[in-house]
Amino acid sequence: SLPLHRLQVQGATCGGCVKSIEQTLKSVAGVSEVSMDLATGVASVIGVVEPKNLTDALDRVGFPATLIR
Ligand code: 9UX
Repeated sequence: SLPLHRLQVQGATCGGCVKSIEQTLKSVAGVSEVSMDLATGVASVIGVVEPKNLTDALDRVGFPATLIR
């Protein structure tokens, strides 16, 4: 199975934010599946991807994020 990465995302306050974040993460090279939970701010990303590319992409759209276990 493909690697799972989890991110704690800051600043998502509505479903529109979640859609933006999911769309941004899906655009990163190597990502195959994304889902985010609005209540916790945790985004789960499946794919062969450099994790820094995920946080860099979210920084560019105004949602700072950190990798979590
Ligand atoms: Mo919702 Mo998020 O109106 O940037 S889309 S707060």
